[in-house]
Amino acid sequence: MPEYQNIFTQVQLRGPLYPGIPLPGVGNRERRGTPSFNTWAGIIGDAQVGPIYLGFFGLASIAFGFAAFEIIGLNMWASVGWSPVQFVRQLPWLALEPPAPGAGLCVICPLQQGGWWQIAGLFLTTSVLLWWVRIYRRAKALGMGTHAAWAFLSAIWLFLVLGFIRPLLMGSWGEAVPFGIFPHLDWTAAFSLRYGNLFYNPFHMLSIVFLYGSTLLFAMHGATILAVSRLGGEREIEQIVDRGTASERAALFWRWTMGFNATMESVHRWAWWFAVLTPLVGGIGILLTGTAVDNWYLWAVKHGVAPGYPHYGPPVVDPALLTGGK
Ligand code: 07D
Repeated sequence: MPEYQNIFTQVQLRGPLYPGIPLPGVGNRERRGTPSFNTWAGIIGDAQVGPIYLGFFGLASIAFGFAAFEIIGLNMWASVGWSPVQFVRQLPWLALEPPAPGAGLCVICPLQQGGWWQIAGLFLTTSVLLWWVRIYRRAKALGMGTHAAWAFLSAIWLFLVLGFIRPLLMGSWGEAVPFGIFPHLDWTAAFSLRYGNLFYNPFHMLSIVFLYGSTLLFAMHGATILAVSRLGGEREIEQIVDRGTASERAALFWRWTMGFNATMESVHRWAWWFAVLTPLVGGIGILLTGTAVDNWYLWAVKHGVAPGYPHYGPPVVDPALLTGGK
């Protein structure tokens, strides 16, 4: 056992290979693959790889995810006349678009006019939801809390708002996000411009606070644990109940530098909430856009968040209002 561990002197454990604790109702049937050690895996995490649990929900999720991926990829390939060269060259710009704005909420749109997008979206959503069930059930089977599942649900909420709930409320699938690398980025920029700059949306502001806050908390926590790892700091849970030098010093470090410290336990609540609140408030912000608020800049001026530009000409009218929102 080395005397000192930090980011540069990483330790790889090589204990006996371990198939996992025996659990009632979880036979070895579902645990696939003979475990082995891998040095590269050990550099970023646990050196033991496998066994993996293959249950019904996991397999079904992968199958639906793969089908969605295939539908998206084949549609993109078809869009360049099935040329393999052009497919690779143009891949970042290729898209599978939702139905056009005029198509409204067609239940089953023609395949070439958004139908494939609907099928891919349905399959991807099914895959994501099945993966959620897998996470929830694996946590239960291991006698754990279901914290990871609820945090994932927060991300799924934003995913569903963007691709399903908001388009439904707006009465058009055309409001949804296209599949594609640059196309979805273009959609994001266009969405922001269309609704008067998303920076003025207070829920986008909040979402950024939690997103940046998550990175700050993670940096603080990760750095603190590494800094006390030579005192056993990474054995966090033991340190909560059996306070030793590592926990003591980590707490004192922050109390000295900023007068307050999270505990070994509470810092994980901070991290969980910040991560969860990022997409949760983000989803609220997107849901309000176009449904309750048509122009976030004008909304901000109205509520004293942003100053209005001085009037040099006739009063500014939201161009979207002139075309009836189309
Ligand atoms: C996207 C949803 C959950 C995902 C799931 C995964 C798979 C993969 C793979 C088939 C992440 C499902 C998918 C399993 C399948 C295969 C291969 C979670 C997601 C379940 N913004 N902005 C945010 C910043 C601007 C805009 C959030 C910063 C501009 C829009 C976040 C800046 C414009 C939306 C954030 C900035 C604009 C957002 C996302 C700076 C134009 C959203 C939080 C510094 C570019 C989203 C309220 C998140 C949102 C969102 C950050 C600028 C537009 C905080 C830092 C002004 C339209 N922006 N943004 O967790 O919630 O995403 O907004 O400029 O919809 Mg923004």
